Amino acid sequence: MHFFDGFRTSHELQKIAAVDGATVRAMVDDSLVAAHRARALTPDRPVVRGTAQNPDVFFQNREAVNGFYLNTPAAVQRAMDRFARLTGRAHRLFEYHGAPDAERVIVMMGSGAETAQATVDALGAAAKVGILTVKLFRPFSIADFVAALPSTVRAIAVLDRTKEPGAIGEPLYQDVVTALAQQRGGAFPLVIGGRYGLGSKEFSPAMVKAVFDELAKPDPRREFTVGIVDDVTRLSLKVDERFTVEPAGSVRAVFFGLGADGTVGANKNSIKIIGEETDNWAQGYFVYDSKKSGAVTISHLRFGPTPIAAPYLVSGASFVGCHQSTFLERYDVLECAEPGAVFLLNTTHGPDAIWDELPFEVQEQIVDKRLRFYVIDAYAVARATGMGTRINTIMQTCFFAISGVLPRDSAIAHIKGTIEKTYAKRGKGVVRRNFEAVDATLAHLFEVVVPASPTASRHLPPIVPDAAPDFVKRVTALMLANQGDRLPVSAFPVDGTWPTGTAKWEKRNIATEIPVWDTQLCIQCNKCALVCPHAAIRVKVYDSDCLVGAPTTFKHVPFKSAPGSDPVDHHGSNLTSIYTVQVAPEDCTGCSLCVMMCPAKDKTHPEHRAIDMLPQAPLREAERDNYRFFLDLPEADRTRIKPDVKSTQFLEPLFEYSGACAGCGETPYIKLMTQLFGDRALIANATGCSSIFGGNLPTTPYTTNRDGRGPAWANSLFEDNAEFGLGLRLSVDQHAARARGLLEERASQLPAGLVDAILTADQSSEAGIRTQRERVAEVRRLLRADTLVRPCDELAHDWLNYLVKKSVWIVGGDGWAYDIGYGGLDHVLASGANVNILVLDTEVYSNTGGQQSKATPLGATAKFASAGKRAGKKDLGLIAMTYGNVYVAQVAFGAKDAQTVKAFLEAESYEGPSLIIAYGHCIAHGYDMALGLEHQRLAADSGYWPLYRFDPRREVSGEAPLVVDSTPPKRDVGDLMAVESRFQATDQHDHEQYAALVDRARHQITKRLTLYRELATRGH
Ligand SMILES: Cc1ncc(C[n+]2csc(CCOP(=O)(O)OP(=O)(O)O)c2C)c(N)n1
Ligand code: SF4
Ligand code: SF4
Repeated sequence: MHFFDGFRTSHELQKIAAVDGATVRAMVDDSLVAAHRARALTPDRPVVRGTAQNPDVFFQNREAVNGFYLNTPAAVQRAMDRFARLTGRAHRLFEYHGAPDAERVIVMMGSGAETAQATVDALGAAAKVGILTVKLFRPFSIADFVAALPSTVRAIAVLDRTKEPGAIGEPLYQDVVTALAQQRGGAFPLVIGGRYGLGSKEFSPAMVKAVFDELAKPDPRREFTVGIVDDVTRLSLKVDERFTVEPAGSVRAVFFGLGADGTVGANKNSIKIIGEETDNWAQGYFVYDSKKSGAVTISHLRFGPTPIAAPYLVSGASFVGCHQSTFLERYDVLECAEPGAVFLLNTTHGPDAIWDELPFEVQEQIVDKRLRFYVIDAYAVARATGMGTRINTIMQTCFFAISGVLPRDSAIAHIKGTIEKTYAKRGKGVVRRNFEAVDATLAHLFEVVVPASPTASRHLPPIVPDAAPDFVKRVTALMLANQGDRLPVSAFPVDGTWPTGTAKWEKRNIATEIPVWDTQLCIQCNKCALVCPHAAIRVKVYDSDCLVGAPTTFKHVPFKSAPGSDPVDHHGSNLTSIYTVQVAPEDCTGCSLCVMMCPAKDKTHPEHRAIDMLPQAPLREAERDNYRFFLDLPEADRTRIKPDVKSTQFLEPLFEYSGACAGCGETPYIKLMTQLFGDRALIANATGCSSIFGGNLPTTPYTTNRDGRGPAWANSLFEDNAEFGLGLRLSVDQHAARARGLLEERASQLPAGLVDAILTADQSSEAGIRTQRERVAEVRRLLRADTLVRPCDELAHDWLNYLVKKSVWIVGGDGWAYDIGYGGLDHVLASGANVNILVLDTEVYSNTGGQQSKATPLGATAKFASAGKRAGKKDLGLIAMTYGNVYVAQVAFGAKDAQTVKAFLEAESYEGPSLIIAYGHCIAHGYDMALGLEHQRLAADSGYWPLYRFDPRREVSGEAPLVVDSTPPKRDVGDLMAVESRFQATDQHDHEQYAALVDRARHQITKRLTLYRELATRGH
């Protein structure tokens, strides 16, 4: 195991020859275990550990342990020898493999050595090459290392899977050079060092061959990289991608699936079937993109009669399965297919129609590679057999039926066996439907007659439109097309900064249904826009003359507004205000939260609302044009927006189309924050879902307004985010102070009153901020016009921006705020600094699969709380209130959106620390995400999630700082627990315990609400 191996090693599935328990037991020396235990810390034999040591003794004490390090290599070799006697599997501290008279040798460790070994074998003895694998890195045994090297070696390449910038070589390289210098004497071989595989980058036999080729040159590079194209420092080796060592007779398959469509699960299943039920060896590796909705998964499977030592992706696939036909337009699906391979496509088009539907480039590959092409309409089979949209077993059956990896009947019997095992718990009906799907599959699987040449006139569309910025076309587009590996070093920013506003160029088209607006039924409440997690439904009010040139299908109605509340300024013209609700058809995820929120129902057909979900495909093109037109309409005048739900939704969101799960409960808060303050916001984001949907490449959802302003965002660490955000605040304050100083220095050169106005500006409103921006622009203009300004004063122009108020946000999940980052969060609250902390509370560590945090409620099952959590949720808000000078609010936008908006505005306006704890419904809660808002309501109505605002400013006027915004419980918390599977799992585990936990939860709620009420009446 190599400590830099990482993801590939921990996530690869392999058939292994397991060591039995008795052998493992025989390897353990009981006397050593007893000796270890005897050294335990116990009051029966008390000792002190961890003493503070002073300069007189520390050094000697460190040297006292040397003997252990000296003895370790021999001890490890003895253990390896014992293991060899017990199992017949021999290991050495340094294992050499290859020609005994090798002249060129690679030294490396970890899984990459398997790849090198297979390459050495393929190159053959005549090549005089070998690989020396380091099995014990520390303590490094020089003698064993030198002894393992063939004496004929002339040139050595040491490969390190790490980068130590500034060092004269990577760690293993340095060890090898030192070891040779110390032991070899005489003819010292040439030693070069290279980096490979950083961040799970592929390491293939072709790359190993490139290293050997470099060693064969008369003057090889001392330092190199392999696996990338470095066109900057030109360290990279040229790799011949065609070189392969895949053994003949093995099956190599690649499957493209949609995240959560069951493709990966079915493939794991196939590996199990083949690995366990046949003599074949099997390997699987799964590549995921990090979108949480609409993600693509690529499964790489190998099966064969010999053990598979190939820890790299399949490139010459004998089988390619594409489970979503839209992938053909986004990815080069057939690039990995070898000539003569089988290609299976899930498509609604039959064998006679499909050819004409394919773009030219796909047809060309099918023809050129002489692929055998099969189609199935898996969704039709799934529907007909009652499987809904689950196509995984259907596609798996196709794979077995046409790949020939197992006899067809035997494969089907095995698939059915697995179905029985997997689904028996869910009832006979589920098993029967799966069986029916398997049986129906073969009748719907067709081979396509492939013409002799491509016939299509339609070509693949560009990944991003021509209108996209240069960087997006050059860099982002390749990453979107799964071709990021091809990007050369020169394509990348050197300082870690990436442009914002790139998500808008990635039209994912993942919704099968999108909302459609009924202009007549709509009451113009704008609630749909508020709740949309993806900023994919928007509202605008604009002058009637803007409608010139509108597409014919563009919908609009006169704006209904109370007198004086129209956000459009007509300046005395006779124009009217027009209102539109518009969906972004290609960015919508189809979550239907907007529809669920819509209060305007048709009285005669209550199932019909002012927005309904309808199939996307027929609407896509028209709505795409409509959305484009909509985006070009003027944005609302920020200074005229009132602080209520309806008005704030006319503000442009500067967080759009994130890859969060469809219907995510975290993103609407972030979107709202960017609508209100995004053009002057700095965001420190803890690691978690919000950093993944917020800052995960290839595209980023934070964006800019027409002036080029928008949130500046950075992620430091999971554990230091609050401190990181405090740092942002301090630096903004420093800059602002410096700017004020510069301005005062220049006061005599500037118009009287302007400096004063800037320094004393009231920026508590949008109007105030706009005026300040105008003043700053004026100063800048005057300074620029001043010919006496020294060039270095140009800097002043940037400093001046800090005279406009900035809004610092510290954002993260409950795992960060309640647990890992809590110390820092507490420190920042206590600092009194003017920061806004937004805790997106999903009550678990959502991003890593739902581990419990201290925010997990009593009775909920989560990872590490598998029988239901026994401790209550920590009351973070109450803790923060005890400081007295912290603004604290607990909100749930689905329960009371007006309170949420109010809390954001109050928190931001408070000149001190603010903490907003925001309820986020999440896939981890185990219910249909379309019902997220209903669950939020239930949480507030049952007292489970009380809504409140604690504003220290109220104390000044003699009021209690705490206001409880939710009504006394109207529902029982048991009702909530009964409809969320996180609680139901606890019930299933132990009904009696669960009932007791529900009682405790009721009791805790009563206690908490009583305390809040008291605080709200009596004051702090
Ligand atoms: C110190 C550290 N520990 C663990 C992780 C792995 N990690 C990344 S995100 C995450 C969970 C975040 O959970 P939470 O803060 O609740 O945010 P959510 O994903 O729910 O929005 C963990 C454990 C890490 N990045 N750093
Ligand atoms: S369906 Fe979901 S993603 Fe689409 S517009 Fe409505 S809320 Fe937004
Ligand atoms: S918070 Fe939950 S719903 Fe939102 S992106 Fe994370 S896992 Fe998905």
